[in-house]
Amino acid sequence: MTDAASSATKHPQRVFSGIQPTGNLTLGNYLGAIRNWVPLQEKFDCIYCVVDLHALTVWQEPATLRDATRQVAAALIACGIDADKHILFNQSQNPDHAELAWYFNCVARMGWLNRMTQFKEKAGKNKENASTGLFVYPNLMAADILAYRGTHVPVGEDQKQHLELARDIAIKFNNDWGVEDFFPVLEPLILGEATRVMSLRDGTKKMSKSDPSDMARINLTDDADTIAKKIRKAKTDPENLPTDKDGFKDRPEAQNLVTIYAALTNQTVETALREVGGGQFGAFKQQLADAAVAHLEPITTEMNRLLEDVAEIDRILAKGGERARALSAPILAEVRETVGLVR
Ligand code: AQP
Repeated sequence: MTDAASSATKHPQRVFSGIQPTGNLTLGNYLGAIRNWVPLQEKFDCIYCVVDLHALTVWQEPATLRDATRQVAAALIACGIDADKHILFNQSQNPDHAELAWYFNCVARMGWLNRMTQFKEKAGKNKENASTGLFVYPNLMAADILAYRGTHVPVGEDQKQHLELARDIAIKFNNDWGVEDFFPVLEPLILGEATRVMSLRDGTKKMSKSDPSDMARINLTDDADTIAKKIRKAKTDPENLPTDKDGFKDRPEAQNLVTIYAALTNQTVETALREVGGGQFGAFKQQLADAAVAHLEPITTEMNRLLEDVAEIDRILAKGGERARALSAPILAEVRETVGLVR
């Protein structure tokens, strides 16, 4: 049994995952994360969070942040997150995340954070000008999960390194204060065929909501024509599609489009290649666009319907926040006691 599996058995199994309201959700967020969150509701108690405090690590226009928070909540409900049976809220409704993150700022080591590739990518060349919040982002992420003693965390491939850091924080906290198993050694769940969806303009770059080019991504809010246009214009190469996975060598765009197609049509990349391998990009792109529209259209329609009643979304988030606070409060009380704070 792995550390994570053995630790998870000592704590009730609980799923936690979050998503930033930093713009329109993309097909990457959907295939890499949200879509996998839905079936987990059958097996686990789940907490799903719109992580608005994380969004603030890069400056956000206040009204846009509020809109995006509601839009992400609506998207999650439209995708099948059940806010009655499980907990859906925005992070800032529960101040325990920020408090626990402070303790973790004192546990995590500079060397650990210095190794985080996402900070390097997001800070770019001007590292000195990045916010300190962006640097300690993984500590807040660890706090998000461990404030509830989350044991299972469904994420895309890009978040794997942050989750390994969260595990290191949990282990160090337990060791430093001699509290064996106080925090569980959480387990990343990287599920599905498309764990890392790439940009439509550059197959070596992750599809991202904050990519300056809207043509690089498919948004959950895009209509059918826009989706078809973006796929038609997606970067490809002059060859036909390969017939097996080895043929993807040095062809990141072909690999990305076939992987997206496989995920949208619920098959493996191998079986998708049996269907479309050897064909030309033109015909395949039409097939891919049809699959994307068929999949996303009902979600977009439901999302738009939900967004007509913003007060109801705010009510759902507030209720979720209340339930989240009730879960984390006793854990935070134990943390304060453990580290020696007087209350
Ligand atoms: N391209 C992707 N492929 C697969 N999974 C992805 N995720 C994000 N992009 C891809 C997964 O979506 C979840 C939520 O991500 P996030 O919003 O917290 O932040 P992120 O990973 O930084 O995503 P973005 O879209 O790139 O946001 P911005 O542009 O704001 O930085 C996570 O589980 C992530 O793995």
